[in-house]
Amino acid sequence: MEGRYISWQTILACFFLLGQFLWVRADVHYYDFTLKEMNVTKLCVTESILTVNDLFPGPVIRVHKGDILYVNVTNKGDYGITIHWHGVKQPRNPWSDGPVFITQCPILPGSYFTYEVIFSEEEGTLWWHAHSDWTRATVHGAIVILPKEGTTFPFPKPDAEEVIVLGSWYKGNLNAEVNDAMANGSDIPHSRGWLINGELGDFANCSSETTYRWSVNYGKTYLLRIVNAVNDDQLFFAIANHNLTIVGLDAAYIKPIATSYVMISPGQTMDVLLTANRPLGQYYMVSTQFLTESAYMNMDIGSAIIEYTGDYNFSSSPIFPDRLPEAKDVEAAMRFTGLIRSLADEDYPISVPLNVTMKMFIVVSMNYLCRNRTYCDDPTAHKIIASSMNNISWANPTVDVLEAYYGNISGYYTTDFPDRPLVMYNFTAKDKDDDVAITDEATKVKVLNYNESVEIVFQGTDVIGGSGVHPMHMHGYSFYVVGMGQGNFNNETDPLTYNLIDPPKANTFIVPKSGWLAIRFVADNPGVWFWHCHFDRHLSWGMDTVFIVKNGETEETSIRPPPSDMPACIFSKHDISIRKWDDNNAGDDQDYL
Ligand SMILES: [Cu+2]
Repeated sequence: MEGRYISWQTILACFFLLGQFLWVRADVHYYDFTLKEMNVTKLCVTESILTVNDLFPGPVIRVHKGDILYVNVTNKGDYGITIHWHGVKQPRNPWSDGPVFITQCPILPGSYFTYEVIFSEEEGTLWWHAHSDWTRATVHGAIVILPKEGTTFPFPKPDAEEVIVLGSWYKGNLNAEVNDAMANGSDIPHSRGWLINGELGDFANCSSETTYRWSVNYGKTYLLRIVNAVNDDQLFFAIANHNLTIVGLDAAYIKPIATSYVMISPGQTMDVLLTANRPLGQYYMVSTQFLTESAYMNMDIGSAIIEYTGDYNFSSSPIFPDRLPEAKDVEAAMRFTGLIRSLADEDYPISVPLNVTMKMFIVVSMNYLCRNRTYCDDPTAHKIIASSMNNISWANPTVDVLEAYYGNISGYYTTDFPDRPLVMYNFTAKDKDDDVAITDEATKVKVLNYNESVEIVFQGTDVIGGSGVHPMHMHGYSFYVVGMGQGNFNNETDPLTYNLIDPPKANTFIVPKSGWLAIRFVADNPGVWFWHCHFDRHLSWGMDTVFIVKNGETEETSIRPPPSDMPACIFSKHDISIRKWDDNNAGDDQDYL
C-alpha cells in the first residue's frame, strides 16, 4: 500500500507544474501614489510643483502584459486631480480611465480614490498622467509593460533598458496662469525648456550640475522606453553619433525603423533599440521643438549625457548630434512618421476593419467663440480664441458624462455630435468666409453601437491662420492609421491610397498641418471614452469630444458596475475648463494659436 500512496505535497506539486504550462497568469500589482507639493530649483529659481511620491518624473510602473494594477491615489495637494492611464484600453472599465468631468469628478484635496487599471493587449511602453487642469506638467510617469512571462520580445533580448521621459518646464503656478488666461482670453503660458528625466540639461541656465547622466557599457544593446510627456509641443529627439532602431509605438510593435532622429508627439511612447558601439566617450541625447505654427518658437535644447564606462581620457565636452532636424522641418517630421508600419506578422497579427459601418468626417480647427453670436461682427466684441471638432467647442459638464450616462441623468450632455461638418468649405485655403471662424460651445457626444466598425477622417484647417498639426488621442482604444495626406481630403481618390495591410496601431497620431488623417477601429470596448487633441491648449480651448460605446448583449460585452467610492461631483472652483466670460474678454488673436 505504501508504494501507491500519493502525498498531498505531490498533488500540489503536480498542480503547480501544470499551472506553469497551462495557466496564463495575470499578476496583481498595488501602488500607492501620494500627491503633494515639492520644491525644485530650475532656471535659477526655486518653485513648488505637484508631484507623486516626491518624484519628478513620477514613479515607473512595471507590469507584464495582461496584469491588473491597483493604484491608491491620495491627494495631499491644493487642487482636485485625476489620473489617466494613457493608452491602457481598460476593457469595460471606463470608471478608472481618469479624464476629469468625462469619466469622474476630481479627487479633492484631502481625499483619495483607488484606480483599477486592467492591461489587455498592450505590450511595450505607455505612461500615466494627471488629467485635470494642466497638472500633468509635473504629474506623470512611465508604464513598462513586459511580454507575458514565458514569452519574449519580437527582437533579440536587450541587455538592459532605460526609461526616458521627455517633459516641458513652466515657470510659476501653471494652473493659476492657465486659469487666468482662460478667464480673460489672453495667451496661454509657453514652455520655458525641455526636460529629459526631469532635468533641463547643459544648455539651460543654472542646470548643468544636475544634467541627467546615463552610463552604458560598450557592446551592449539597450531598450530605450521614450515617453513624450510634454504638454503642448511635438519634439525631435536624437542621440549624437548613434543610430536608433524604433521597434514599438504606443505599446504595439512595429517593423524596425533605423534612423538618426525621431519625431514624437505629446502622448506618444516609443520603444527604441540603441547599441553602444561608438568610441568610448560622452554623447548628448537631445530633445528640441518640432513646430508647425507661426507662433510658439522655442529654441531651447533639452539634453542628457550618455557616458561609456571604462578607462579613457575624454577632455572635451560631450558630442552633439549633427543630424537633428530644424524646428520647422515639416518634411523631416513627416518622412519619419511615414515610415511607421505595424509589425503585422504571424505572431503579432493585426485586424484592420475592412467593412466600415460608421463613417465620420471631423474637421479639427482653431476658431473664435463669442458670448453671443450677435456680438461677433463687432471687432471689440466678446470674442476669445477657441478650438473645435465639427465646429463644436467642447464644454465640460459639472457632472461627469459617465455618471450621467450610467445613472440615466439628463441635462449634462446631448447625443447629437455631428458625423460631418454642417458647413463644407475649402478647409485649407488661406482666404475663407469669416463665418467659418465662429464656433459654438456645447457638450455633444457621439453614440456608437457595440462592435461598430468606425472610420474617422480628421481634416485640418487654416481657419484664422491657425493651421498646424494636431496629435489626436483616443481613450479606451488604439486605432489603425490607414491614411494621411496634404490638403483637403478627397473621398474618391484618397481612400485608394489607404494602407490596410500593415498600418500603424496607435493611441495618439498627428493630423498633418493643413492635411488629413484617416483612422479605423472596432468599437468593442463599451463605455464613455474621451478623444481630443493632446496639445493641452487645444484641449482647454475645446478640441475634444466623447464616444459613448453602447453595451453588447452579454455581461462580458457590457460596461462593469461602478466602484463604490467614485469621487463625488462637488463643483471644483479650480476647474479651468469652464470659460468664465469675464467682461474683459477682448478680441485677442493669432499670437497664441
Ligand atoms: Cu491640436
